Amino acid sequence: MGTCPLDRELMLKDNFTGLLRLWARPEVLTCTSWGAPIIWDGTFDPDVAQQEAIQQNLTIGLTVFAVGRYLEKYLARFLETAEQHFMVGQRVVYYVFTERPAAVPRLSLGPGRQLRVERVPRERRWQDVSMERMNTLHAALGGRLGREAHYVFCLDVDQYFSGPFGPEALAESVAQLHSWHYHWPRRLLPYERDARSAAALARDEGDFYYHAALFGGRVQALRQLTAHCAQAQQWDRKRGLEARWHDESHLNKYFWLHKPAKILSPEFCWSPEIGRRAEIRRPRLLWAPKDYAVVRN
Ligand code: 2GW
Ligand code: MN
Repeated sequence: MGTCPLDRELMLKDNFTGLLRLWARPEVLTCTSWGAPIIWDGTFDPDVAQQEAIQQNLTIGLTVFAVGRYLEKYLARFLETAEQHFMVGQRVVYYVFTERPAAVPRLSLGPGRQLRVERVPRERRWQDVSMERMNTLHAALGGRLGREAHYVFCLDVDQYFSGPFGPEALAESVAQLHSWHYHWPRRLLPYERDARSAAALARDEGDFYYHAALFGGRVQALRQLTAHCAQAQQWDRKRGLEARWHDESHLNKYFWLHKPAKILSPEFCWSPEIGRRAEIRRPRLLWAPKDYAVVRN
């Protein structure tokens, strides 16, 4: 159910929050055509979100993969900044997936926060490291993670928190606007276009281009999402295909078919290389610099 003023039912029931959202950020899109909020800085009250979450006594999962050189390069900063900014005041369980559990940095965690390390095999190709995440997440959501968390966020490790990232981001399913593509016309978005691929979107399909570096939602919704993506990747592989942006292409297809309940503005996962943009007020998560020569071989 949408919570925007475009949603007729809610317009009667709760038009105040909806209109507030429009007034707060008139220069950006704050509601999708299907009535899902796109949250931008200023369109939500973090204290209200915090109180609501505390009343529900939630546990929020945060998953991250750190395989090969990505562990030394990115994991410590990712976790340290998550301690400062991610769901502070809530119960949090981190799941770190790696092939070298012993190398995971030891962190002293805040109250109510736990870290679990799970071993995964090291894939030979980096594309497989990225795509295998869907299978591993699906299994984890069906196991301990799924039993102990109500909501889960699945993140890339090559980024770090730079501002408060709290329960305002929670919803049944959550997608992230890609910071490089949020203002591009639909026909130029880098979806998979090969009609033979399970990830294919036609020229007149696609709502937004979502970034696979961050997605989330309730456990059951994510079970469905990860099952779809893992299955679609397997179908492609069997036919000798690999989607243009790997798991991200399949995620975009999934969210075209199953609309996200909430969308995060690019402020929630921003690329500092883009430079200053008037509408980006307070980035919450920043892409870490990539040194392709070092990490991609
Ligand atoms: C990935 C690419 C090249 C070399 C290494 C790796 C790699 C990735 C690795 O050696 N070890 C590892 O743990 N990873 C994990 O996969 C890690 O969590 C990383 O954040 C994630 C995705 O790889 P990444 O961050 O290099 O990909 P990006 O930043 O280009 O991401 C987008 O596109 C990807 C598919 O090509 C994914 O969909 C990703 O979610 C997107 O953000
Ligand atoms: Mn990344």
